[in-house]
Amino acid sequence: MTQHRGTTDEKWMDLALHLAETTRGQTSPNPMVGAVVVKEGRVLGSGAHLRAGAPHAEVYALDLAGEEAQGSTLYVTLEPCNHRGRTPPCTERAIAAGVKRVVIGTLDPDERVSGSGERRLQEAGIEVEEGVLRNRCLELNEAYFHHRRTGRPFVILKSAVTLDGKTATPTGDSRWVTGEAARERVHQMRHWCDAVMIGSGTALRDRPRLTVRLPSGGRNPLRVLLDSRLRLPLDAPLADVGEASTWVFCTDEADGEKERALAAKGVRVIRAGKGPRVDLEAVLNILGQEGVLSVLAECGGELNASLLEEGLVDKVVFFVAPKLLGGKNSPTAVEGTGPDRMSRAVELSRLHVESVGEDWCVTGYPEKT
Ligand code: AOF
Ligand code: ZN
Repeated sequence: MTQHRGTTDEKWMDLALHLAETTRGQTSPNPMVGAVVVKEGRVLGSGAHLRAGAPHAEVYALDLAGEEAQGSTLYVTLEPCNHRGRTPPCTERAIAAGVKRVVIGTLDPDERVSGSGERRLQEAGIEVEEGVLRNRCLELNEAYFHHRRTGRPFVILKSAVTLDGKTATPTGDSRWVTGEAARERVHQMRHWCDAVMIGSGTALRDRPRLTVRLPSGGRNPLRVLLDSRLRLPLDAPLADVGEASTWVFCTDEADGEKERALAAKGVRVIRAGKGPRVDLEAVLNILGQEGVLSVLAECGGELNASLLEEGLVDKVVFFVAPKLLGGKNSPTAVEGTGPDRMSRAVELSRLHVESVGEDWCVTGYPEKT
């Protein structure tokens, strides 16, 4: 039985995507990339980009294929680079190996690449096909693409709520809204993201560590605290940078003495905002300049409302527990004043709902107006 070429291409691209996916959380500020070398239906090599500074995915796949790469098809989730960065260009490597055809998931928006990799391959007489499983390739690196496009990190607003939308009791007890599986997923998300962000209210009330505690281990993200007046106590877990770095954003009005005390403990204090509150957009611009691709916002309702109102949320991940809490003074996930009309609600698209232990995980993308 002959198989349609498109279907075969999708099959190998799917494998390349899976390889890339296994590196989530370890390649930043580089994208996750997977590559597979195939000839006459046989896999000759495969690989993924493991960390910034390490060889690119194509190099591992082509190394494994060796001489056999001559006349093969190279599947790669992202356009091969055509520049000499920390590693030599992948285009030249594919040309030298005698690859006959290159199937690309999506183009690389990095200004050093952006179509030049595809052109270089074509000039060398290689048949190039672009856009196989494009949407999955875009979603895989949604943070990387967003950062390259806007200069700001991709902001994921995460919350854990009861079915009636509460995040804690009126006395502030929030341990725990969701079950163990959902909480473990949050730790997984911290490992995936470059930074985790909270406000001073949460820092003072919960005294969180914001580290990754997974049975299998994981990488601690940068801890970002929005603390206009530098209220963070010097003995707070976030002020202890032994396990992970902490950057505190405050306004121009914050106390210089406190800034020096925090700095002496290794906390980086950054002033962003002239008024009474930290300028959220300025914070994200600074993080973007520092190479932070993704931020997991684990904030309280007020900060969540501000982030949403300012259109700074790129993705929403809500864990919903099958519990009813009640209480008009129980805090909710999004506070602020809210809009006057239902028609002004933030609508989510590309909704995804899945069970995580006894809870649900609801994911969506806010439609930006
Ligand atoms: C590829 N294959 O596996 C990856 C690519 O500092 P460098 O040399 O690692 O270059 C990083 C840039 O290379 C990164 O911004 C992105 O444009 C591209 N990443 N390209 O052909 C890969 N990881
Ligand atoms: Zn490359």
